[in-house]
Amino acid sequence: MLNIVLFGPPGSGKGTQAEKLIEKYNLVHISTGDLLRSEVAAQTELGVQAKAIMDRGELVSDEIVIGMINNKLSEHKDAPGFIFDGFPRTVEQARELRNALVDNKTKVSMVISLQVDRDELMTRLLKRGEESGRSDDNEETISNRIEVYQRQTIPVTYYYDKTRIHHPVEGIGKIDEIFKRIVDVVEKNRG
Ligand code: B4P
Repeated sequence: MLNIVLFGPPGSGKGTQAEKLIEKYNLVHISTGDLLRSEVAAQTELGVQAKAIMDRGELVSDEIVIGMINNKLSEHKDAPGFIFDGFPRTVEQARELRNALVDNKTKVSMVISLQVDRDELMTRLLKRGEESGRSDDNEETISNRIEVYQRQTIPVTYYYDKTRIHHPVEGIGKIDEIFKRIVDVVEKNRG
């Protein structure tokens, strides 16, 4: 199986590149952000709780997010592989992902980590906020999301550094150029 973790700060292009990767490699896309936004849109109890957290730019609890991942994995038992987009975001989520994949006799093949500086993240997300009206794409929330990323999500890279499957990729440039960089990494490392 080809299981790719697409990693990076908010606005680094994870969702954008994931769409292209699923098309090329026929993988199942699991975006915890999208799963949470569909709960919000459906106004479920979970969605109501999640919206308040997302609007502050904080992380939804590990327990909720891991539950959503396990549901998705069991819905797609015959998938050729998965793209995890925006997950794991904490070391606990990374550990739980490992356990869930071991239970399915597989593992994370590679972690592709998009490198984008803070100014560019701000510019992209403010632009998206204007165009899409996403309620977490405003200056205050974006700043907090970046801070939360530094504090809670960067430690995930140290977790994966130990396993030598972590590959930083320059995330600034044209979308197709970045996609080519990612595909080069996938092809070199898919084994
Ligand atoms: P996400 O939905 O994951 O949001 P994101 O980090 O902003 O990334 P996204 O994929 O949407 O944006 P992209 O970089 O593609 O999370 C939202 C919230 O949900 C979190 O803050 C948290 O509260 C919660 N959550 C999600 N997962 C969680 C988890 N595992 N645990 C706990 N809580 C969780 O793109 C951004 C913009 O840049 C787009 O407009 C795009 O068009 C543009 N762009 C992309 N590539 C570009 C390029 N090369 N050049 C210029 N612009 C580009």
